[in-house]
Amino acid sequence: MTTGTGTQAAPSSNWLRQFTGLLSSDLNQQPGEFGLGQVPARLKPDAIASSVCGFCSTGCSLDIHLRDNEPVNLTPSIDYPVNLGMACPKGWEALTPLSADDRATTPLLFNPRTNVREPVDWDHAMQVFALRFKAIQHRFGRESVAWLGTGQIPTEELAFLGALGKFGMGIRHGDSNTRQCMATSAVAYKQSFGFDAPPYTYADFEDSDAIVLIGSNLAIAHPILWQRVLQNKNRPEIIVVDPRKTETAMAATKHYAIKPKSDLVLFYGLARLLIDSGSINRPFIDAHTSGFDSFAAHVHQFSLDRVAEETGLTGEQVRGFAESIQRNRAVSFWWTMGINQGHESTRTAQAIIALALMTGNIGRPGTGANSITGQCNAMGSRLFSNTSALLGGRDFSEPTHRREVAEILGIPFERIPKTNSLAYDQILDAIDEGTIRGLWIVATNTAHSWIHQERARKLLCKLDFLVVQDMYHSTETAQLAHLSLPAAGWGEKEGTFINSERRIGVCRKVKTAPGHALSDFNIFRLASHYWGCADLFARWTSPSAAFEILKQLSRGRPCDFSGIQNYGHLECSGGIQWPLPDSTVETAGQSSSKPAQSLSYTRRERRLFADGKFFTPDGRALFLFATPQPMPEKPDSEFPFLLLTGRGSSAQWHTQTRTSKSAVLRKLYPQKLYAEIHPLDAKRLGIGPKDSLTLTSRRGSATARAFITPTVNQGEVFLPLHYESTNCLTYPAFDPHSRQPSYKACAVAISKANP
Ligand SMILES: Nc1nc2c(c(=O)[nH]1)N[C@H]1C(S)=C(S)[C@@H](COP(=O)(O)OP(=O)(O)OC[C@H]3O[C@@H](n4cnc5c(=O)[nH]c(N)nc54)[C@H](O)[C@@H]3O)O[C@H]1N2
Ligand SMILES: Nc1nc2c(c(=O)[nH]1)N[C@H]1C(S)=C(S)[C@@H](COP(=O)(O)OP(=O)(O)OC[C@H]3O[C@@H](n4cnc5c(=O)[nH]c(N)nc54)[C@H](O)[C@@H]3O)O[C@H]1N2
Ligand code: SF4
Ligand SMILES: [Mo]
Repeated sequence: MTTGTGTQAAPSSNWLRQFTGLLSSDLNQQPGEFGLGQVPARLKPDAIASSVCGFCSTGCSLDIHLRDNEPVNLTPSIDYPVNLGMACPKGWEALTPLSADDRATTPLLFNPRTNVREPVDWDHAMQVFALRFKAIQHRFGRESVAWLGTGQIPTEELAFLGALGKFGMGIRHGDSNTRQCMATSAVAYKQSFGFDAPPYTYADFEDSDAIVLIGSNLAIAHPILWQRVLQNKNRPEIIVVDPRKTETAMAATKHYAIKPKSDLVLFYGLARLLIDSGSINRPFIDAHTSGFDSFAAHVHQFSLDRVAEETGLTGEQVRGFAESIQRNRAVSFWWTMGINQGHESTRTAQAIIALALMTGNIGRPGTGANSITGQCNAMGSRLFSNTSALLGGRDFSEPTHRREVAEILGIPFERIPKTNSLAYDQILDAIDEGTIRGLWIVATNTAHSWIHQERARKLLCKLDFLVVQDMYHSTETAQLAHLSLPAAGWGEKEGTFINSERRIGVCRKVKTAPGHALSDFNIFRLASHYWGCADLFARWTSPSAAFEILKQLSRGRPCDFSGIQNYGHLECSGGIQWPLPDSTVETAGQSSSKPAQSLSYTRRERRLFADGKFFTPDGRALFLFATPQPMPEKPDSEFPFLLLTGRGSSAQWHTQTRTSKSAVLRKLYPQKLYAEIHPLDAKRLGIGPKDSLTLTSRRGSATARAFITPTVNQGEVFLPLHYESTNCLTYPAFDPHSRQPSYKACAVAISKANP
C-alpha cells in the first residue's frame, strides 16, 4: 500500500486509479482496496444482514433481507435486546432513501464563470479540496479553516475525521450537530459525574415505579423506547413535564404543562419540598456526593408560592409531583430537548441530576438521571469525534491525555491542540469576523437546522471555500457549496454506532453506493493522501481496523470497550454496552457471523454507578446549581406569542433529506408547515382550521397552516423543525456552559395570511 509523508505532493490521477479503482468506468463491479462496490462475501444470496438503524439513538436492529446480494426488504430483528422485534416507520423505510433520484453520484465543483456546479472526478475534486484549504491556511493561518460534523455517521468515521482534521490537517476548530442536540447533557454529566456517562440501561424503563419524562416526546421521537415503557409491569406512574400536551403527555398518568423554560424553578421547588419533608436519602448523599448542603441552602428560596407563580402550576400540583417522587421505590428521570435546548440548560439538567442523587435514585434498577440521546451515533460523536472532547472523552488541556492519544495513534505529540475547539456558534461568529474562511461540512444541514437561519446562510455564503459532504447534492447546505462531495449512506458502508444506553452496535454494508459516491471513511482516506499526511493514518485502512484503534483509545477510560473482540462479537451479543474492559470474561459467542434468527441474546444489562462510585477524582457526584435567569426573548406587545419547536411526527427526520424520499412516510405527515395554536387564540385572531398564517419574529417570517388544538397553551404556538422556514424565526440564545442553542423559546407574532 502507498504511504505518504507529511509533506508529499498530491498523488497523481494514475495513482488514484491504481489505488482505488475509482476512476474506472466499471466502478461498481470492481471492488478496489477501499472495499468499493462489493457486498461482503459472507452475505450469501438470500441471506439476512443485521444492521443498527441509522436514524435515531434508540439503536434498533434491522434484519435486511438480501436476494442476489441486493437488499429487497427489511424486518426488525426479533431478538435484539433493544427493539425486541419492533421498529418505527423510519426504520421500516430505512432502505428507501438510498435509491432516491437526487442521490449525489459525483463530486460537483462550482464554476464562477458559468455560475454552475459542474461534475468533476475525484482526483480533480480532492486536488481542489487540498489546494484551496491549504491556500486559505497559508494566507490566513491554520485556524482559518474549520469543520462541522455530525452524530449520524459511524464512530470509526467520526474519529477519522477528528484525527485527520486536527492532527493531520492542522485544523483547530471542529464541531458538530451534536452541539445542537447533546452538548448540554455532555457538559452536565461531565461536571456532575466526572465523565460524559449516561448511567442507564433501557431495562430501567421496565423496572421503574415512576417514570418522569421531562421535555421529551418519547412516543414520537423514540417510539420504540415508548414501547419499552409500555412493557413495564409495575403499573408505573408516568409523569410528563412539557408545556404541550404531546402524544406522550396524553398517555401519561400525570402531565405538568409548565410555562416554557420554568423547569429550573420547578426542580428547585421540588428539591426544597423533598428536603423539608425529610424525603431524602441521607446515607447516600453523605457517602457518595459533595455539595449537598449548599444546594439545600440554595433551593430554600424556592417556596411553593414562588414555584407556582413562575411555573404556572398550582401548589397542589407541585406537591403532588414531590409526593410521587417520595412514594415510589424506583424513580427514573429522563430528559431530552425540552431541557437540553435552553438558555440555562446545563444547570437545569443538573437540577434533574440533583433530584436523582438526593433521593438515591441512581445505580439501582428502574432509576437514574437519564439523558436520552438523539441521533443514531450522538454518543459516538460525544466521545470520539475529537470536537468538544479529545478522543475517548479526554481533555485537550491535559498533557497526559494528549500524550496517551499521541502514543496510541503514533503521531507526534505536538500535533495535538492544547485547547478546545470553538463551538458551532463561535465558528459562525468567526466566519462573520473573517477569521474563519474555509469550512468543511460533513453530514449535517446547517442552512436548514441552525438557529436564526438567515444569518447562518449569509455566513456560509461569505466563506472563501465551502465543502459539503452529503448523500444528496440537493440539501439547502449543499446548494451553497463550492465543492460537493458525494457520500455513501447508511447501508452502503460499515461501522459502529453507540446508542442512548451506551450500546455499541454494528451497521453492515448491504448495498453499493450509487455512481462515484464513496463512504465518508474512504473520503477521509482520500483527503489524507491529497493533503499529504497519509503516513499519519496508515493504520486507518478500513472501519474494522479503525475499530481496533478505538478500542485502544477507550482502554482505561470510563468508556472502556477494549473487551469487545470484533464486529462479529458485537453481532453475536446483540450489541455491547460500555464499559467492557478486556479483563472482563464474556461468554457470548465469538464467531464472525451471526446465524440469522437463531440466537437468543442474553439480556445482559450494564447500568453505571451501582457501587455509588462516580468518575470524579474523589468518586463523589457533585450538586451544581445557579440562579434562574430570565428567558432571553420573552413575548411582548409586538411579538406576543412564544414559539416552541420540535419533532412533528415519527415519520419525519430532521431536515427531511432522507425521510421525504419515501412515498410511504410522506403519507404519514402534512406536506406543508403547520402551526399548532390554541382554539381561544385562533378565535381571537379570527383564524379558522387550515387557514394560512404568517408567523413573524424579529429575524424573519414563515407561512404555515393553522392546526387549531388545545394541546398547546394559550399564548404559545408550536412549529415542527422539519420544514425549512421554522428556523427563520428562532432566536440565537445559547447556554453559557454547553453553548447549545435554545431552539424552543422565542417571541413571534401571528396573523392570518392574505385575510
Ligand atoms: N421522528 C423523529 N424522531 C427523532 C428525531 C426526528 O427528527 N424525528 N430526532 C432525534 C433527535 S436528533 C433528537 S435530539 C430527539 C429529540 O427528542 P425530543 O426532545 O423528545 O423531541 P422535541 O420535540 O425536540 O422536544 C421534546 C419536547 O420538549 C418540549 N419543550 C419545549 N420547551 C420546553 C420547556 O421549556 N420545558 C420542557 N420541559 N419541555 C419543553 C416540546 O414541547 C416537545 O414536546 O429525537 C430523536 N428522534
Ligand atoms: N427549530 C429547531 N431546530 C432544530 C432542532 C429543534 O428542536 N428545533 N433540533 C436540533 C437537533 S436536536 C438536531 S440533532 C439538528 C439536526 O440537524 P441536521 O444535522 O442539520 O439534520 P439532518 O437532516 O439530520 O442532516 C443530516 C445530513 O446528513 C446527510 N447524511 C445522512 N447520512 C449521511 C452519511 O452517512 N454521510 C454523509 N456525508 N451525509 C449523510 C443527510 O442527507 C443530511 O443532509 O437539528 C437541530 N435543529
Ligand atoms: S426507533 Fe429509532 S432506531 Fe428504532 S427504527 Fe425508529 S428511527 Fe430506527
Ligand atoms: Mo438531536
